[in-house]
Amino acid sequence: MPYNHKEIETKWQQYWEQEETFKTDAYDFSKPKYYALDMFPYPSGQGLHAGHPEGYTATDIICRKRRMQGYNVLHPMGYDAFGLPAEQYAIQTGNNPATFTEKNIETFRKQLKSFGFSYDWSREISTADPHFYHWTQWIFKQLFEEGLAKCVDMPVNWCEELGTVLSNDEIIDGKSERGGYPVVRKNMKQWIIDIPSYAEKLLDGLDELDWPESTKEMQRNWIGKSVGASVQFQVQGSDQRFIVFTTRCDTLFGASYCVLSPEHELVNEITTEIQKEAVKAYQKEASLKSDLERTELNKEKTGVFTGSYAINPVNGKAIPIWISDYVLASYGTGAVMAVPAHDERDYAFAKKFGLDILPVLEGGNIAKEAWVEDGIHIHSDWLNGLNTEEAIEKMLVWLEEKGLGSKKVNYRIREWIFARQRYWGEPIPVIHLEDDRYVALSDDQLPLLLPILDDYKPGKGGMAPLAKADDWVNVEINGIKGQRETSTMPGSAGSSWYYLRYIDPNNSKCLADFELLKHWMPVDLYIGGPEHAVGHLLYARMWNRFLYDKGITPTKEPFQKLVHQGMILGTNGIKMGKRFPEFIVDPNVLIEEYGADTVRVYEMFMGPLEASKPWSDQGIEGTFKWLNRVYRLVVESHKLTSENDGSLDRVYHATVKKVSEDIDSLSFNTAISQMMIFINECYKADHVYQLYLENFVKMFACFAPHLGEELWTILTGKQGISFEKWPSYDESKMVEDTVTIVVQVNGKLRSKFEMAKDSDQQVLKDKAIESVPNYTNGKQIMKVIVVANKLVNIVVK
Ligand code: ANZ
Repeated sequence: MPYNHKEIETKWQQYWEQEETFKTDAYDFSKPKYYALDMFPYPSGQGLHAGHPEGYTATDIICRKRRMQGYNVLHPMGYDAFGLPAEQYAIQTGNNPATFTEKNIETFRKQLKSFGFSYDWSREISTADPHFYHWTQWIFKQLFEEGLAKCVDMPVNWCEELGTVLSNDEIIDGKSERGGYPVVRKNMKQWIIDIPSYAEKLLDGLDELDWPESTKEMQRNWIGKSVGASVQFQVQGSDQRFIVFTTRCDTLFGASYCVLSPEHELVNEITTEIQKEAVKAYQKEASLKSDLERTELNKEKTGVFTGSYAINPVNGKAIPIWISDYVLASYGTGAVMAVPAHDERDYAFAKKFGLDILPVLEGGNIAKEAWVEDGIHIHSDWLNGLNTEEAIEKMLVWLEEKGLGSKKVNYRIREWIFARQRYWGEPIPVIHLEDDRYVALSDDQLPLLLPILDDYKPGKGGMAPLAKADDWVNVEINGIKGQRETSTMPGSAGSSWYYLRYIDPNNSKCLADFELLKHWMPVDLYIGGPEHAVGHLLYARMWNRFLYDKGITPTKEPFQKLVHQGMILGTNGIKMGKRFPEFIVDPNVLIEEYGADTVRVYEMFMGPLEASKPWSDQGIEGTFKWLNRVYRLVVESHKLTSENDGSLDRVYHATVKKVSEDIDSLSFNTAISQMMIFINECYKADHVYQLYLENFVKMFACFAPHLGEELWTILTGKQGISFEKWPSYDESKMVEDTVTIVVQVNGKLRSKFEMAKDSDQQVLKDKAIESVPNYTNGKQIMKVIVVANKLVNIVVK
């Protein structure tokens, strides 16, 4: 008969709830703190998926161990509740997204509780709760007042199907990440957050973090720091000038034409009459493409001549000015000097349109391809003979002297578009006055509540649903008429600071008490999927850094250690959908059949936390059997003894050591293997020392908390294992085989000790002499006789 997991799990879940076992006193500063955070779920209509319990079990195991080690642990949970799917659902079914979301949250809460995670449920937050978004709006207001959040006219990624603007990280191959709808470029008034002005700080902060190197690298690439120069070009026969950004100002003698992005402000002014029509047509075509499509290296180059020429500042040569979509309006200055001999894209373009290719570096075969490596400069007048580094230096000095250019640092990261023309998000707490000023609401007007509408559909051409709520939109301040901002914040707003709120979730005076933040920040361990490597993790770092600069948070970085859990694959090794596939059913069904403890242990046993792992039905069955084996050892054991016969010493100490270390390094699968070895040894032994089994159960309870509690009560008669002391181990007890060495002094038995079998003779002699100080003090040792693995006889005089 397998153990009754249903009864046991319900019983202990109720016990934890009644006893408020995992409620944290955040003001208890007497113990060291440990803050473990899970990426909170988006409460979709589908409930938890396979990836959730994996990461959540991992943090839970660490938290349970830390409590036993004497830490004050903060382990909260909440919901990232605003976002498009709830709204799409509301539109399709005529329901209210708030009610729908509330219902989903209930399902999630129930599922999470059924896993026995040791969350402090009194700290639960939802980003869609006005008590929470009050402070999201307040932070936005601070950004607005610092000039870091502003409303500007700019080209944006527009998705007609979703009726909203999307940020770059929400677009994959020119389509919306959610739904896969086409995305086009369009000019619109937009709220943006100036994340580029934080680029340097965001780069700097990465170095100190204990994060996967690949994630740091993705953030560095996304920020895309590039050191180069700005160079001024004059348009021939006019006083118009434009500036290019180049990382290779040393190649200026090889610049044989310039290219402006089709959107560049100068294009219309400098285009000659004959070229007008072709240029216009080309501009229209380019506006329909995404940046990604435009900059693809291998794509066929296209472009149009403007009819005008620029003067190359180093040699006074007139070179043609073209427009092409491979030059992006949003990067650098939206204009480049083209050096086809040494840049692949320029080379392809020059070949296609028959433009000059002038080599200025030694090396390569220019007839065949661009030479992009370093080289000695040629055909470059006063740069001849120099290498790239020297030539850049010299050119920069020359440009600065002539007032034609200077050193320039560029970042690839773009402004964070911070508005969606959708309903289900935080209202932006700003009023646009008749006199064209934007003003933020005063603090006592926050939170600005999201009004309830009859119709959540976006209007045509980007009109936000809130624009329909006339009474709400039209306001008057000191006699000046104005309109509320009708777009709402993006999904990533609330998740950019939620980790701060958990520390002080009910504070009504500020986002969180500074003293508390000082004690609890940064998050010690953050676990979540690798898909958030740039989006969420970059936005959260920026908000935290901004709040740090304002003196509102105490640490520069929010997440000290970050780990991504791997993907759980289908039984066939193929990536599962966002949801458990039919053949694995959902977590409810698994818990019903095997219990939460088995699901937890199995997900941790599948393989390294960060690896992708295929699901196996036999695997979970095997885990269930093992849990039953542990259970039987405790309940049916007639071999439990209160005296230690020593037979389990070695495996016991080795197990405590390995499990302790493996939990800290998140190697849960190998910790479980070691616990299995221990249980096997217990079955083989004639006697099992009760204390060893009790300490085993403490470790086991981190993985399988319900059964752990049950076994603890059976073994000790006590209730509640969560704050018992974590076991310690003794390295010396872990030596392979030990023998008892008898020590004689002048033939008389004087002491005994345990030693590893076949120990070194000298070590044995020394240890024997040390063990009998009373018989050797003040005497002269004449001789020491060793009988291997048995006896040491010390002859004294
Ligand atoms: C001349 C040159 C010669 C360049 C050469 C490269 C090699 P990163 O490193 O990514 O910053 N560039 C500048 N602005 C651009 C824009 N808006 N759209 C597309 N390309 C642009 O790249 C900087 C280089 O990319 C710049 O240096 C410029 O081409 C191009 F042998 O200038 B280079």
